[in-house]
Amino acid sequence: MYNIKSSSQQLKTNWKSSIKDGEYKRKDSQFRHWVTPNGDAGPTGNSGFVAQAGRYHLYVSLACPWAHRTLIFRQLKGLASFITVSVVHPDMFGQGWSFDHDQQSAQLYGTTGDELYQSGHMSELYFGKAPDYNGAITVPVLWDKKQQVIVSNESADIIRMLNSAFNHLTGNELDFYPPALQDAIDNVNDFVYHNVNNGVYKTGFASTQQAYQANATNLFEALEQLDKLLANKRYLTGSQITEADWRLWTTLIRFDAVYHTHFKCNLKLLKEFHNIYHYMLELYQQPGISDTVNIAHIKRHYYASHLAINPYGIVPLGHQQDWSQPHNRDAIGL
Ligand SMILES: N[C@@H](CCC(=O)N[C@@H](CS)C(=O)NCC(=O)O)C(=O)O
Repeated sequence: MYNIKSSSQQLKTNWKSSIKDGEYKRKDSQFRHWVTPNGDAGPTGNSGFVAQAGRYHLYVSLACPWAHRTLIFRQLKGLASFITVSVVHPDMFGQGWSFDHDQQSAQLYGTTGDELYQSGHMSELYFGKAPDYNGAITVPVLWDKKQQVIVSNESADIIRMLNSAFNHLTGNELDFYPPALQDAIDNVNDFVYHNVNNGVYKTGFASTQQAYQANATNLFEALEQLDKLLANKRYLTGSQITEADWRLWTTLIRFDAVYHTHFKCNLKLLKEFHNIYHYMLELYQQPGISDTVNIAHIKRHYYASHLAINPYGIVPLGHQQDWSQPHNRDAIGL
């Protein structure tokens, strides 16, 4: 259906092209439209994306912490029957994310293939209506089935849309970005994004010793700060779970299995940070959340795809953890 630019050629825009002077620099997302209750334009982009049941589709990798945010919001906001999902294959090589899909990968990794167009690669959806697109081919993507275009490839925006744009359809009024906490949430997000969410990538993709050491040190200083904060606060901005918590959490849940070993974030295991670890368990045990976690997909993606830092693609056996064990957060009493 699409005019495919290059499923056979290597993409020029994968993560290796983002390393400059030993430092990993994440590229900005380029599709920034918003789904809104009445189709008016949002903070950026064009109008015309009205919230409707069945109209939108999420393309995700279960490995990706940014895509994971969107699956969590789909779950928390009761949107599972309103927004459909396709899951890519965990392996990402020269042609970018693929929709390779067979019974075994479905069982092991939860792949679905492209449920809308049966495309071979994610790049086909990006180039279909934007043949000159020169940004990165990333997940998550929020897709409009009606206009057959990408609404957004920015997870931070997508979770805000899911948080409120569909409320009148679902009746779910849970607010993870409540007006009274927005400044506090924005501040925490900024700290967590630079030092933790992106901090693990900057550490793992550093290509000089100096860049690695600076980023690893910075990451662990940030984790020490968060551990202290969570000794006295139940959640990052107080007594209520907000967007800020879920944005931190998708990095925490991957930490010991992947970032500790593969990205050399190994000054400590996450489970050695007592408060952060129990906070992570508490959030894991929120209704529906464990269904969004696929650790096999997570491990397979990172270890097998980043051959520049793990040349044989060996997926290590550890660290297996039981996240259903009791947490100690009730003792905080907030
Ligand atoms: N700003 C984007 C970043 C998404 C992102 O970097 N996704 C990664 C997967 S974890 C990706 O698709 N990378 C593909 C590539 O860099 O080639 C967001 O938060 O939505």
